[in-house]
Amino acid sequence: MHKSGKYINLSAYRANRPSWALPEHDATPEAAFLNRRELLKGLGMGAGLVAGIGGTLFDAGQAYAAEDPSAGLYPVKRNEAFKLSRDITPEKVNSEYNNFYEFGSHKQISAAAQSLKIRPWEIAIDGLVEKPMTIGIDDLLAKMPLEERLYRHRCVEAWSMTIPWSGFALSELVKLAKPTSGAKFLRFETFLDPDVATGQKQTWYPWPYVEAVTIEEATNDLAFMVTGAYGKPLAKQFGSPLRLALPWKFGFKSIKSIVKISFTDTRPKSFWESLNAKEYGFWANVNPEVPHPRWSQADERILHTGERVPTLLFNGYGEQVASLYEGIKGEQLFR
Ligand SMILES: Nc1nc2c(c(=O)[nH]1)N[C@H]1C(S)=C(S)[C@@H](COP(=O)(O)O)O[C@H]1N2
Ligand SMILES: [Mo]
Repeated sequence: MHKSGKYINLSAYRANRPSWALPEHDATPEAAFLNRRELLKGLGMGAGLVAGIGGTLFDAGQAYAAEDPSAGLYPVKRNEAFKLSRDITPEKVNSEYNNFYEFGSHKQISAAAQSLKIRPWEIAIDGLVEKPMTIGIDDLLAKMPLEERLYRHRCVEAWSMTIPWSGFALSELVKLAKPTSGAKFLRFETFLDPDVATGQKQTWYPWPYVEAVTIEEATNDLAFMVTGAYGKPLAKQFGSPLRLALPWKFGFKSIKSIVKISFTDTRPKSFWESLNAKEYGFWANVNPEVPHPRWSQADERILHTGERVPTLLFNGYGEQVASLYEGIKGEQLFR
């Protein structure tokens, strides 16, 4: 076959350019995704079973169970203040379509992510706080008021999902940390372990993954620390045992598998901002009218139906968060 404009040799292209340089329709050809599901069906494996490392099989949706001591905490009570006007993305679809570059710069990382060891798991809370601490995830879970919230998630690549997250308000963690008056930002850091997360051997990425928000954003009601999904502990591919969910921002702000939260007076630079500040800024609030430099953000593909729907300002959460940005001038708030 010819290399037409459309069917460029994608693997060669990829080898030279990390996939963040590609819009979603190039980075993750839908046809390949669907064909793979058909293939699994043909093999009699069912959609949830994928081949793991060493050829073992596991069910992506059940992957938490074996070693996660927090299983008894779930399901937690749903907070009805957080509702959706869309169907929840089926767990199996969600569990097999993830962005987690530590395990590969494509969507089918769920098998590879099972090599992440999630106990013991310690989280350092440091910087401008009254008493810096290191706390184990199970001690943190015991201190926090867990609840379930139905959230939208809008990836910068123009696909979206909806998910029942379990966890606690980030504001509760801020209370626990007791920041001093100089603290203006929270900086989050993902684990660093290239032997386990082989994506971290790709040295052109500025590992570890880092994200940041302002204190005002962190204490907004919507900012949520996620510890579970679908009424169970968080499966590893979702960023177990602790990830962030900021549903009014593009998905890359919702950092996974957090090991450190630092309070600081200077604005941290995120992973994506370090790679390409023009395309992935600090604020990254969803806005259908502000295109990504290389593609439109006007609409989005719903993950499980393939339907395209208009994207909403602040991903539909403007009522809760628009006031956070009213006084900010001269900044790119929507990229
Ligand atoms: N550490 C880390 N966190 C991350 C990412 C990542 O690659 N590494 N990808 C981000 C992006 S781009 C998105 S869209 C979401 C995807 O979350 P999901 O796989 O649970 O849908 O995680 C975000 N958090
Ligand atoms: Mo994303």
